[in-house]
Amino acid sequence: MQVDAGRFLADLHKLREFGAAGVGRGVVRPAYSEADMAARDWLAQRMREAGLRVEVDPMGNLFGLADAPSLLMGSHSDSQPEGGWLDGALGVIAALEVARASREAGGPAISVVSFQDEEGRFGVTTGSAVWGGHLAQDVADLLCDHNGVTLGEARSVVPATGDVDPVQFTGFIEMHIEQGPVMDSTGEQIGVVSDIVGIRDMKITFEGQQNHAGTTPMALRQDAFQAVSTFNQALAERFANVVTPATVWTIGHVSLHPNASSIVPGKAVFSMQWRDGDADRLGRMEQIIRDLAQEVADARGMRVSFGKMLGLEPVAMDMRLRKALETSAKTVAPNKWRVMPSGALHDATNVSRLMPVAMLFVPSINGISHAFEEDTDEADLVAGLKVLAGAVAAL
Ligand code: HGY
Ligand code: MN
Ligand code: MN
Ligand code: MN
Repeated sequence: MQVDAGRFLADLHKLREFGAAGVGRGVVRPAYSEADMAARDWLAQRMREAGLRVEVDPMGNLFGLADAPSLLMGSHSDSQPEGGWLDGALGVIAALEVARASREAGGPAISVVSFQDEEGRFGVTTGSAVWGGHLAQDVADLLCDHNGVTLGEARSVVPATGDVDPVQFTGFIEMHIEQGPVMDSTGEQIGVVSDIVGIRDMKITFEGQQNHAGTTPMALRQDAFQAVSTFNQALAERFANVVTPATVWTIGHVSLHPNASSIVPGKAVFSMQWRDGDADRLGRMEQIIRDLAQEVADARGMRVSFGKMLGLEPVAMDMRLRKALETSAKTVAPNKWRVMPSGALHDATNVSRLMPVAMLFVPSINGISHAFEEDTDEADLVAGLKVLAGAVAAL
């Protein structure tokens, strides 16, 4: 099978035009936005031109289907509120090119997918979580974004054609950028993923008393922002004996009410997310988070409440698919590949409930992702495409 690097790169750049924004090659293409839906229309057209049958499921997951049984490949084409051009898009376009090339060469049947809301506007990888049976549609529909829009409302724009039965697929391979600094610092070109971390994510709310910022003495305030700040500071100390250097946690979104310079904020809602490869550790961290938040609230005479906790367990990649990627990497990038875990989440986690899965990484320049500056050398993008094609041909 002969992949066409020029056609692959041209499609990748074309996809970036939907929601192109910011510096460098940034995109703003959150799930179900106009840019996202227009990108999916274009992708569906490219799938048809590649001889694939297009189906869109009720969540908006977009499939380009080959005759069954087939190997499924792809990723997601939605972006973070400020995202890069490769996160997700690379895996979708690489899959499209391999499916096309395989068809032209009379090779194995390859289907392509772009999952919806991988970036978690409404939770954690919600499109593949629903398709994979991890999250029920009626539960998912009640999830809210940071503006109070529900997933059920947002997905009313989906031109659904029907459900896609996973039994037709023999396995799933997802290509992605590393999104971290490891390969950029070693000069390697290919990462074959061993496993994907687990995650927990929930909203926490502190409620105190909204008041005048000039007249309320410091000692008498029930300031919701001060509570968040104290909580954040103390958390690192409480975690010290539990976490490893690979454990991460993030408060990435804070909403203060009423968010005005001269008002002591009465309410703060913030996102608390933590990730680790060990499910037990994630559980111990949850207990610390809940206990500490309660302590902070009690000390100030405030209230704390916890939203629905979302999560995914750590998963290992399928050995047979992984070995096929390793063998192909040895040929395409001798001595410039490694086996590595993924600290980012991927749709592959949800798909692993349904079939064997494997993943392939290419480097991220300066290790930057979830930012407009995200990029990868063209030579590395093409090396990844070739490793993917080689593995598929061998399978
Ligand atoms: O947040 C993540 O790890 C992924 O990019 N959704
Ligand atoms: Mn991604
Ligand atoms: Mn991402
Ligand atoms: Mn006044």
